[in-house]
Amino acid sequence: MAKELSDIGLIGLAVMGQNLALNIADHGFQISVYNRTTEKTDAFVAENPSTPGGLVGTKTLEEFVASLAKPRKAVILVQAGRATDAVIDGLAALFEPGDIIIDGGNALWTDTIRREKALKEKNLRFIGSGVSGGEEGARFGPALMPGGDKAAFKELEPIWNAIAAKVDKKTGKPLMGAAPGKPVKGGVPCSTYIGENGAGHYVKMIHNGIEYGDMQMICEAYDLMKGLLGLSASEMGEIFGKWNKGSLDSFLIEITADILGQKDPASKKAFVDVVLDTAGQKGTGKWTSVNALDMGVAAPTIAESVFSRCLSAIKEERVAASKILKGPKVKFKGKKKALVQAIHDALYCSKICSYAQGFQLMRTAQKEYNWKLNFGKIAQIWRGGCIIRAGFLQRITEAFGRDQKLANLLLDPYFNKTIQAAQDNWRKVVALSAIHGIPAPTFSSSLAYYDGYRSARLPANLLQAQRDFFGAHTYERTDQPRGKFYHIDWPEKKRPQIEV
Ligand code: 2AM
Repeated sequence: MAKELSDIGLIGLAVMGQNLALNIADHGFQISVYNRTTEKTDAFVAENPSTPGGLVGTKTLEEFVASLAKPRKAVILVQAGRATDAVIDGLAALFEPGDIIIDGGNALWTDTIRREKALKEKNLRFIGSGVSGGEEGARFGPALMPGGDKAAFKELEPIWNAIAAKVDKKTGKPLMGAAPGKPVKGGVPCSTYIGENGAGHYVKMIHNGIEYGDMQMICEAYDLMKGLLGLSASEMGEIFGKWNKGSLDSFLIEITADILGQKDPASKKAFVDVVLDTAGQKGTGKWTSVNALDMGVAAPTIAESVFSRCLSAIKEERVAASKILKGPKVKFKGKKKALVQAIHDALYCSKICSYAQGFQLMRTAQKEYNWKLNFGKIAQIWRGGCIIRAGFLQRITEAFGRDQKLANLLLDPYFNKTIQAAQDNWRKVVALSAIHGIPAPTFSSSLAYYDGYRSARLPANLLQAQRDFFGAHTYERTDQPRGKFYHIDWPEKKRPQIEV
């Protein structure tokens, strides 16, 4: 029996919206749905006649709003940017004080801050929630990163906890339902209140930046195995399959093994070999990198993974350049097994650096925006549902459990020990990539980050001297307390001589 009013509503019935709506309905909540193009709503409701909670199709925004129980809760899943603003404006005109708007799209966190503030002035409550895990995640259990009005989230929490992916309380391993769409019994939901205003979308952006890094690192491992050892796609698929059973165990390694084992139905060649080497991007990796530059936080691994996609995109230019610019002509003569292990270790160490950078960004942002982020909990909700889910994240939760104020993941005893044991191999791989002319930007920039971070002294003494020379920017002295600034009079003859 349908209830008179729905528990929640959802606007935007593209794939993510449809899947999230079905996930909500699977968990027994009645959900009203609305889409700008009514045919999509009608088709969606007709295709899904019997869900445990029930779908209520609505043809106008007025009908949608009237169908919701108070305080009304409406999830928006439309394109980030102008479309989101348009839908929010439409809802705000019809909603009453205390009603709740939830943006589940990939909004820029500063937009979420702006929207929350504007809606608060109208006594409407706003939640910006990161939803990670792609279409599968939305349908069967995403990782959810809600931020915004805390009291409003309390109203939403039962639904968010129900639909989120679940992990085992002790091991942190993702839990599966008896069948797709069958709710998981027990487990910790991969959803937690992240913080005020834009905190949820900020953390989702960092998740995506880290995802960019993970994907690029895997590609470098693949490229090095291919370039140095000449392994076939299926041989590499087996190696990734083995890696997935060890410390690198993760969704992205698992799908890489599957992809490398896949044949192209048309040509019967290895599928990966018929895919053009140009990668697209939607912007969250770029946002992460721009934010790193804005805040003055080093996140070179994440930025390199964005630049790698940029370089990949100029295919024709690269093909032309490949005929002109020559690299080294050397052949790798070492042992296969040892090199595969070294590449594994390089990948693991680089991954630690990349996550260290992501957490550094969140640490700085929380000061800037006055959030109180729980890093251990954030790592835990990334254990299930989302694209970067990995056994590794449990190590991060444990690290922040040991020390909530950990300045950098690299300083945690587990990660420190791991890098100590693996760094010789990491260095070997970065050196081999340089000698053989195979680009490994995330492996090598992670190593430079590690070596830079662990350096008590960097060559910035010379840099600051240069700044003092040409711009009188002053310098601090090694033999004086910090915060005292000096300048010396540089010889006139080295200054630019302007003839009048
Ligand atoms: P549509 O089916 O009518 O195009 C992803 O594009 C989703 O966002 C779709 O459900 C799409 O609706 C919706 N969408 C895009 N722009 C919109 C807008 N300005 N107002 C409302 N919905 C919009």
